[in-house]
Amino acid sequence: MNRLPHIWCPGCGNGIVMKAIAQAIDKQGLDQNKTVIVSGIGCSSRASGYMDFDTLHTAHGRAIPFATGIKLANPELNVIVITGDGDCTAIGGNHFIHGARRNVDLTVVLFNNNIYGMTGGQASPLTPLGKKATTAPYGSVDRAFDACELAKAAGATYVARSTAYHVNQMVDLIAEGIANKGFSFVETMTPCPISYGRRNKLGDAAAMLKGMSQQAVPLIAYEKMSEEQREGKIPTGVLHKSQFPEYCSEYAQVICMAGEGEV
Ligand SMILES: Cc1ncc(C[n+]2csc(CCOP(=O)(O)OP(=O)(O)O)c2C)c(N)n1
Ligand code: SF4
Repeated sequence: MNRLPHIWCPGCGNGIVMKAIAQAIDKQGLDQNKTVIVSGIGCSSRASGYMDFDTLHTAHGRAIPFATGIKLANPELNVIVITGDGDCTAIGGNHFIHGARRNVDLTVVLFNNNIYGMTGGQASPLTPLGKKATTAPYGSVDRAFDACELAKAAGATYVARSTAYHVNQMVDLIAEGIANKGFSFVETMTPCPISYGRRNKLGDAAAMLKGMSQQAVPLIAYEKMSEEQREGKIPTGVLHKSQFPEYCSEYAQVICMAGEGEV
């Protein structure tokens, strides 16, 4: 880590997720000189600037295409993407689904604080129905995406979810995502007590973390619950795994064929 002190508000969960990524990198024994962190724009995306790797702090919503370019140019690199819920599923939503569709070997860690934090609390596609935002002062009437279901439907080959309360699980899930050769998506629920919690009367950061501990249910238990019991709960752990050829490997074959003059 360098460039501290950071910009985050007291009680913000972003530091917890950033540390979990660093621990997952360590757990997988990745070479620091062959690991690149790419982020978009937002409070969460500032994390790349605090991590002692080659890092790119790109444009809002564009971390995945930048990361795809890096991975295609040098497939030996481990490329990890840091993105917020607005960054990933609003302005960057198209890049997100197409990155997953192509199964590019990236590990995308979504810092989901349910709001646009950096710009003061506008609703994002992951703001739950009925929750307040500056752009939804009476409560949002838009249905929220389930980002994990979206990743799975778009073709991601590894999908998982954890929360800032469940740090050890989060480290393990990100590490497993790094090990997957393909598009890995890990949604991390993280408290934003300032732009989201305060407006929705969710209490301080500790109360928000406690809320997450009560919301999260391991997938196996979640699947056994009735629709009624699922109300207000979110499934966590590994949610999906599948096999599909990785994009850069497929692309390398195309380059080979083109070099040999095959059509
Ligand atoms: C092209 C563009 N549009 C809008 C903005 C303004 N902007 C900066 S951060 C942000 C939202 C960030 O929200 P999110 O991605 O959820 O991240 P968080 O700050 O909550 O971590 C917006 C709209 C921008 N920087 N660039
Ligand atoms: S506004 Fe929210 S997400 Fe941004 S630094 Fe503050 S607490 Fe964290």
